[in-house]
Amino acid sequence: MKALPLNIVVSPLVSYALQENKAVVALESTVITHGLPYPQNLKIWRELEELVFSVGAVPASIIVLEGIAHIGLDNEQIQRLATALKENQPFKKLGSRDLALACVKRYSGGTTVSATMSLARQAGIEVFATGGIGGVHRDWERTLDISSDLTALSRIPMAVVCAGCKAILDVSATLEYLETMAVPVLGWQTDRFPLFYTHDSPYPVERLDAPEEFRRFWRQHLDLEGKGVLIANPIPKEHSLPAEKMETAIQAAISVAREQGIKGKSLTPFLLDFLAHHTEGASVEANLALLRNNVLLAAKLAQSLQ
Ligand code: PSU
Ligand code: MN
Repeated sequence: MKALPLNIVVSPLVSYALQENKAVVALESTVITHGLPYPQNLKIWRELEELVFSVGAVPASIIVLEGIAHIGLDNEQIQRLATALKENQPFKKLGSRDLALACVKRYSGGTTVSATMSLARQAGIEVFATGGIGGVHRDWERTLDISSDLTALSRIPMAVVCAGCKAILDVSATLEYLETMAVPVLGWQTDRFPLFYTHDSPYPVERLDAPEEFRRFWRQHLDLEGKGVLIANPIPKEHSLPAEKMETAIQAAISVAREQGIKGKSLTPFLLDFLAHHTEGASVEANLALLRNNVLLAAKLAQSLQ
């Protein structure tokens, strides 16, 4: 591994795994600090790490604690994090542009997809699992709200496993943007882009069907100097929520956000929280199910690269 910049600490286990060329999966932390309520967030974090271990890969959870960007956490740090979440201590939502300032100001924060990708790249990690990526928000014509997750995907060579993007976004515009940025979007064993809570959608995508096919694709992609790749892994059917029902809730969420003037960084967490209440927790259950599913797939894909 190359020498890392100051303020980035790789845990001994992750460092060992990378040196030995073992399968490593990066995990983001905004979903823990801003995406899910306590105590589900802490519980799922532990469970996701266990899932990665259970198939013989090593999880690299990425988060910023008091100005130090951690790639992989030891027990003491997990304990500190648990206490901080329980006591409702403030966590910032850190995109890639926020990282340097967070280190200087000693902030703590969850890393979004863009920030997690920036940090994971420093450690040489190639595969990353998240729930859903940020994208082009509805109403982008007026607000220009486009997640820097998309910028990161266009710049950083990494395979990002997600359950598609949420229908809270302008899905069609998000897919167009990814095409413009030359980011391949590949359905995992599906021909249609999944919509996070919903396994299906009208948007066609190319597909991959097996880890070996992924491995060959990934090597070819890197040879061509390609950057990020989105692997869109549908939520398991038994946990999938009906698109029409979600659409009603999403429209209500967006109109309340607009009334209350909620925008920018706060918009995604607000919409997620609104949906959780509106669906009486069903959206949270779906979120947990797709996270497990994505982490398992990412671990298998990471292994195929060994
Ligand atoms: N999608 C989710 N849950 C989340 C997020 C996205 O289902 O918690 C988080 C991710 O960390 C993602 C970020 O990178 O929101 C995007 O935020 P923004 O749109 O502000 O860039
Ligand atoms: Mn935004």
